[in-house]
Amino acid sequence: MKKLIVALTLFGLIAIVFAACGGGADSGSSSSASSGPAVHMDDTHFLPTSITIPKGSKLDLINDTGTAHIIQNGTWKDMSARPSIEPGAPKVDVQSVGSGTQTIGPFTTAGTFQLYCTVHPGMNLTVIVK
Ligand SMILES: [Cu+2]
Repeated sequence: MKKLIVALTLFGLIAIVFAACGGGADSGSSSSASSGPAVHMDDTHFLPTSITIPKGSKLDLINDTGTAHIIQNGTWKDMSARPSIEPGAPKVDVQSVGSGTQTIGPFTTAGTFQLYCTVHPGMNLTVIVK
């Protein structure tokens, strides 16, 4: 009988230790999801139009006005859409409908990458990864 009590007590302690570890891991991951580099979008512009981010990071696109945007790899040149994707660029195809934040990346290669909104002529974003 005594052995059984000892065994149950040990089992209880182990369960508590595992539960504590699990809780710690959860709180760590949720706090890391909230911050990072960000670009805003109004009706027809990225703000700022160019951003430098550290290699390996993601980028938040924040739709401030709720205007629908479709963000892809490429650029507007002379008011013509020029789809293109640079070597090492993450493929981006984001439909931003309504206010809110969408995250692109990670950008794992150093370089200069062009993104644009296919809906709004001239709406270009340059992402410089260092
Ligand atoms: Cu747009």
